[in-house]
Amino acid sequence: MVWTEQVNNPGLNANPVNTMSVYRNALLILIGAALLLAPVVSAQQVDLDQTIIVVPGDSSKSMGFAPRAYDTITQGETDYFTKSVSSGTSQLTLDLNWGTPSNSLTLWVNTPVGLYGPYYDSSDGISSNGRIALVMSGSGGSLPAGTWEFRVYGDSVSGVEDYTFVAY
Ligand SMILES: [Ca+2]
Ligand SMILES: [Ca+2]
Repeated sequence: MVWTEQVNNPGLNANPVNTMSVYRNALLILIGAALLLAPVVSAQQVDLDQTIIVVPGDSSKSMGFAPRAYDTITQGETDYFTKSVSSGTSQLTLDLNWGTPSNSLTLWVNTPVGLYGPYYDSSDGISSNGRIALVMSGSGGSLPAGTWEFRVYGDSVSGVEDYTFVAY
């Protein structure tokens, strides 16, 4: 008789088990909804942050006839160059070339949407050629228009270093 009572008990416990199952399904639906919403939110954040995309330029390429600045720099000095970027400009090629890897120059780019940098000799993927070659492009197809300011900084310079800089 004792055995019969124990067999009946699982049937009585069936309702609590079903209730748990309902809660679990509801939880899975909530998690699924959260996973669907998450990519949308993060995509918006990426668009706000990455207005400008910076990639290594082609260091083997000649600067051609693009107007460039010739200047010299010493330890701790900053040189400023500006360029007016018109609307619809898709990309800018930057080339800072001092040719002496033992000296360290850095490049900052103050754009209408914020300050980018510092960029080092290594930022273009070739770490010891005394040159920083970069290409900046707009994530939405064009760069923010306005006055761009480029800052060349003498990060670690022995003596007087001469260099050329171009943005085109
Ligand atoms: Ca100078
Ligand atoms: Ca380099």
